[in-house]
Amino acid sequence: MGTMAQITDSARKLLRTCPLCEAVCGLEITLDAADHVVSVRGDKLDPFSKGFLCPKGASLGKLDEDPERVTEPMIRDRATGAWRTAGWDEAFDYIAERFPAITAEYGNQAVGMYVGNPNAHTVAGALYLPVLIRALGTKNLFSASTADQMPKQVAAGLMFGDPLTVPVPDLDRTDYLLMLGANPLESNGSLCTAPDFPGRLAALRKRGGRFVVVDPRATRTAERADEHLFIRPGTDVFLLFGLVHTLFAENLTEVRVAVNGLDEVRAAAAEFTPEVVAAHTGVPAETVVRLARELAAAPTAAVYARIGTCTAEFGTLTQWLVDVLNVLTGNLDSPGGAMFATAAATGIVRSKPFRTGRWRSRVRGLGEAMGELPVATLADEILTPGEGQIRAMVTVAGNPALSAPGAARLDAALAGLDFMVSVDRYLNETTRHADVILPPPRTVQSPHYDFALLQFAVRNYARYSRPLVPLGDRPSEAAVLARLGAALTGRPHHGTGDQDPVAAVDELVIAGMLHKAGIPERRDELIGANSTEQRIDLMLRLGPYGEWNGGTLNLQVLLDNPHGIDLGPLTPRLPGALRTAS
Ligand SMILES: Nc1nc2c(c(=O)[nH]1)N[C@H]1C(S)=C(S)[C@@H](COP(=O)(O)OP(=O)(O)OC[C@H]3O[C@@H](n4cnc5c(=O)[nH]c(N)nc54)[C@H](O)[C@@H]3O)O[C@H]1N2
Ligand SMILES: Nc1nc2c(c(=O)[nH]1)N[C@H]1C(S)=C(S)[C@@H](COP(=O)(O)OP(=O)(O)OC[C@H]3O[C@@H](n4cnc5c(=O)[nH]c(N)nc54)[C@H](O)[C@@H]3O)O[C@H]1N2
Ligand code: SF4
Ligand SMILES: [Mo]
Repeated sequence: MGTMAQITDSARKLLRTCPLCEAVCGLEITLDAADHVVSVRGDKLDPFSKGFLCPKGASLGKLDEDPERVTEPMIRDRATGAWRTAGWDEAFDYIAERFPAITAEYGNQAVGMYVGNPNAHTVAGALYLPVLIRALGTKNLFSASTADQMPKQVAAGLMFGDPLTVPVPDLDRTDYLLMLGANPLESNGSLCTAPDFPGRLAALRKRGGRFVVVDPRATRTAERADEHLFIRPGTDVFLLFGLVHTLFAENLTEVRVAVNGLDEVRAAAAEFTPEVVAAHTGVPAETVVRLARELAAAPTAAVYARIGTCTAEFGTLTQWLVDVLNVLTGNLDSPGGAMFATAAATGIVRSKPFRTGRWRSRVRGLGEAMGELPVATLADEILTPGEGQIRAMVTVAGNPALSAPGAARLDAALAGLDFMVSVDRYLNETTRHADVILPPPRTVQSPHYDFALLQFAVRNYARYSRPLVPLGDRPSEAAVLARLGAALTGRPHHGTGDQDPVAAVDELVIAGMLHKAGIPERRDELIGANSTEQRIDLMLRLGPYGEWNGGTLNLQVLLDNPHGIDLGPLTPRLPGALRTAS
């Protein structure tokens, strides 16, 4: 046939960050002449991931062109339930004819929005979704966060003033790691961006460090640890309070950062003696005491807890106690301890200290956090009649009919909506209830920059990947979100010619950022192939390493270094990073 020869002749190797988990591995992707992914390898020259690749990343090509993906807009006939494909203009027209009528009649609160996990991994999710959310103006916003890490963000928000100021274990330098409720051998790590997490754990032990896992199950991660402590599910809060108690009782505290409230913490921990803790957790009292002594004695130590301790009763208190321990042992913001990354791209710098409960859910009165209500109550808001009842939904990259607590009830609730739009690449448990599905393009047609995850990296690092394959005549996910925002709110949504909806969004944001930085005249200096890249350029220039901030970084530097650039080990950031009222 000769196709093999053709493939080899015209095959090209391109570089891109893997979007499939939080580890941000660099990939070397081989594409054939027809732009199909032929192979995926770890990028050995990526200074952070150094060639690491997991089976999920290796399958990116298969996923990218999975024949079951939705590749064109789809519209569902409400009478028959039958799906048909539609053109882009037709799909947006269909939305614009029906959706604004619902908000006109019932108000903005009649719209519910659910945004899922992949938004943390796409440029569209980071830069264009917030604009869509603001355009809808509903307080009924839900996401995967409240089924995952929100307790950590609330604890960080209350402790440090900003819910994105989350410390991560300084994995490569610590002498002692206490890990609770995480299984990075399977998950590849979460709220701790560390490509080749398994290798970094092995290196910790090799350099003489100690690694202790607390988990009710015997996991692959626990197998690799020096010690595995079984714990009764949901009782980590007692164990951590017991450690705090012991540190105070044995005079082992060594606080090296400026903090308020130490006496209150000591008082709160008073009743959690090792014996009380043992009765609740199943961890023997002498083990609790020994752990506290080990943590205090280690030259450096980090306590790290993840989803098994978040999705639990007292999850927020537990997450707070994790960093209380890092403070009490002198390890917060200190090399080898729990540190804050310095991400290269500056986003919104919060000016006001973090608060929760600025509004409450209509049915159960549950408090807002980071502008979101708990997804556990989404079904209540759809099913309970009354003023403010959700009648229409927009989902972007989420599958709550499967992922949310009480998913079966939510599944049934979604079936009763007046209208639903989903931006998603699959017809699945959730999107089957939509009236319109708008698919993003292929992964290799999308740019990549990790705005969210690099804030939680164990080393400072930046990498930008341009789309590997041109879009052709289909819209980028950014364009889908920008046009959707217009169609949902009854604005012009065709976006042809100089009405490019993405550029319109970007110009507003860029102007705002330049104005805030006091340099409105520098718009023309931004580089990039389009307004999205110019926006990234601006975020880099204004960021902590940025050319307009005393440094050298801009988009060109990242384009010139497609394997990514190492920005060094984590450095102390307190008290500068604090946004607390005091
Ligand atoms: N039982 C149980 N429930 C859980 C968990 C659990 O372990 N067990 N884990 C919880 C956790 S940690 C999380 S984060 C949540 C996740 O909850 P969700 O985010 O709701 O669920 P996912 O399955 O990640 O949904 C991802 C959706 O995005 C679509 N998608 C993939 N890539 C893209 C893209 O580039 N663009 C767009 N527009 N769509 C895309 C997929 O087709 C899919 O529909 O689930 C939570 N729920
Ligand atoms: N292959 C693959 N990788 C993924 C994902 C995926 O769907 N597939 N999802 C990604 C996402 S969205 C996330 S958030 C991360 C999550 O990544 P991790 O936070 O590492 O979570 P898990 O791997 O679910 O491990 C959680 C551990 O907590 C334990 N656990 C349960 N209850 C308790 C408890 O009460 N106390 C303690 N101490 N432990 C408990 C469980 O036994 C489990 O071993 O994984 C990411 N990586
Ligand atoms: S560990 Fe995560 S980022 Fe790395 S290759 Fe696997 S899925 Fe991709
Ligand atoms: Mo998650």
